[in-house]
Amino acid sequence: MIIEKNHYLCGYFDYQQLILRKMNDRKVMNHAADNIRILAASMVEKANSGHPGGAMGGADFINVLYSEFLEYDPENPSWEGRDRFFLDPGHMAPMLYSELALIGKFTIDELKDLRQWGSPTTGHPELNVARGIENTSGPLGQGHAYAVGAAIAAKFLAARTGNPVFEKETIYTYISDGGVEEEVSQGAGRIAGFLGLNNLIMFYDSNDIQLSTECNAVTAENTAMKYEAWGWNVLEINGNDCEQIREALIAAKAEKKRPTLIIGKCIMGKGARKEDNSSYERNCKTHGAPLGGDAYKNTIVNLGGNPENPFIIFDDVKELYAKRAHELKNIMAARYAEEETWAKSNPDKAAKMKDWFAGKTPTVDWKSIEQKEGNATRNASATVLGILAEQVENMICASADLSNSDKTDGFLKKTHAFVNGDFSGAFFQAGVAELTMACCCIGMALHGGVIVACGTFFVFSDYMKPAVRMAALMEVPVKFIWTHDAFRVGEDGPTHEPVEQEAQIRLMERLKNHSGKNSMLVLRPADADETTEAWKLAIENTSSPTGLIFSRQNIAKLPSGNDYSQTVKGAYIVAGSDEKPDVILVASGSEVSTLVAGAELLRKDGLKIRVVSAPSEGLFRTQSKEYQESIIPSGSKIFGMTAGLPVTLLGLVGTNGKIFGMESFGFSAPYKVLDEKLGFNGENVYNQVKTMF
Ligand SMILES: Cc1ncc(C[n+]2csc(CCOP(=O)(O)OP(=O)(O)O)c2C)c(N)n1
Ligand SMILES: [Mg+2]
Repeated sequence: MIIEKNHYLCGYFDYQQLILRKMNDRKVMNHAADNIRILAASMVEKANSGHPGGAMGGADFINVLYSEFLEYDPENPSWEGRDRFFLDPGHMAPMLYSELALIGKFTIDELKDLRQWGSPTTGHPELNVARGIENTSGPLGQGHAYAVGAAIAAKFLAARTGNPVFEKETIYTYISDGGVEEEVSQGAGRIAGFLGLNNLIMFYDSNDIQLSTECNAVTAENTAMKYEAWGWNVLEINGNDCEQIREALIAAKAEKKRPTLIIGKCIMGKGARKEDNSSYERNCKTHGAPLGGDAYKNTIVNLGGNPENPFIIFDDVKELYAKRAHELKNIMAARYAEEETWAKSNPDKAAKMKDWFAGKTPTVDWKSIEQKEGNATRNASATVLGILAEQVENMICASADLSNSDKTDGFLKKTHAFVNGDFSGAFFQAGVAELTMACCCIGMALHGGVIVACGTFFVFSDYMKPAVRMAALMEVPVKFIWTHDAFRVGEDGPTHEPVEQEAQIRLMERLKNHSGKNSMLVLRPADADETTEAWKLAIENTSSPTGLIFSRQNIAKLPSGNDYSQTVKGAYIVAGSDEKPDVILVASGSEVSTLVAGAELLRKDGLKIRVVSAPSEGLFRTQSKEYQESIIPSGSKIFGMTAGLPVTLLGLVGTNGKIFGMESFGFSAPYKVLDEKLGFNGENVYNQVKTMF
């Protein structure tokens, strides 16, 4: 439906002011959008690489958003109550950078340096709040799902703190055909509609063109009806008409119950011309290549620029943005005053909120946590989560419809789930949507002020991996809880039994982030008490995502006297180990207790045995060489056991040692039968190790 003129006026006093304010005239707005188009096309031309077409089509929307709507403090970019803009199609980076140049976050020289070594104008935008970039984007679909998460975080913080800034905050996001087609949009759309996220406004750059074809070659869906069915407020406009964009944004801001989707019919490559000066609009070729030579020159002339000197900001556009900067000063003065009033009457909450946004490690009474001996580590995790729910006020926990199985219900039992209109709880029921859940949790973390964890079965980490990778790249400290860690899922069979997953996810421990640190921390604790330590490390890890891998089945406690505080080293010697060992046995998770059982048998043959628990090889490799040598000296005889692929332990055992692991998919049978059939018992440890002598 096309929105009816002025219908948004009724009763929305906040926006009356906005409406009554003299709007910028169409001429300057179009000039500013053309300015963005010129800059975007020129950046790509100069880099000889990039995506001009989409950026040129979306220029009108981004210009209206930044020159009239987005509320933020240019002097204080990380102000917690700012409106946020999440870009989904990262390939439209030139559009975002050009806009950010108009508001002074990038220089013209930096625009000229698109995609070059060391330049902040990277090929796809990378998280940089100081520069106005709220998310790294590139993998289509994820960006708008982060926005859904951020909108949830804003609702949660509004409910938890009562700070009025969170009530007023708007999360804007920009999606393109590719993002709408990506499956994650199903989950993000369902959740935003279901939870009634009226603080979320999504602009859909519907230009009917994608990378290799027109959209009608792959879809005939009625996108408006789809989002309406999910409970969204859907508006359809001409996405290149500044007045229609403005009206739609005003209507969207006034919406009290639903998220809004603004379907903007945009012209791909708006204003682009070919070498012969005929139209180059609506052409797939402009998606991902410079316009090139005379086509580029004709385009710049057509848009009112000078091909010899295209990297300029027009005077009237400078004025437009100077006016906006002035408006923002007034807007921010009012917002700060409001926040100040709240802070004065809520000093405790205000102090807490500062800590939350600073990412301060919360105080948890870890010593008070008592674990039941021999418990499954997923149950031990539930015990910790119960404490966290009580002691960490800004924590949100999620599950993809498995809370009673992945034991995030330990958290849920102490709170309640978010529902439409009520965000006083702290649990996010994501439904069966692992990638969506992961993206939403990342979005919450990007919003800031919250600590986020989410759970599902380890085998389904495969559905989340693209988001885990982005969390690692962005250094976002989401805690991923993965239970049912091995074939001991048993009767559910090979579809549910992880084998290669641990090796896969541990690759992220080897991959360094741009701060030079491990991009992820992965912990698979050996028993209930080690689980407490693993959770402590996860909560204290505020600079990268953490994966916590837990067992479904009960695990025998490690020998008495075990010093669990050594978990922090990533690998350590389990109590009861012998001095000057003949062989070192290494494992993580429940296989450690299997090694302990095997060690008993080996000792009867007079062998001296050391058992090493290695919950995180990545963490172990960050310890001093001396420490590493003291635990697993090079040249020693080493045996590893893993319920994953043997390669999982290769880094610790080395090629001269021996690894017993799973060589195939699992099987369907009770787990104790599988343990026997597959050789995961003390006797087999004994047999395997004996062959090494
Ligand atoms: C998950 C993912 N798959 C594939 C790509 C490669 N890719 C980049 S843009 C694009 C489609 C572009 O279509 P659209 O989103 O409509 O952007 P437009 O062409 O309109 O600029 C594809 C397939 C990607 N970036 N992410
Ligand atoms: Mg498109």
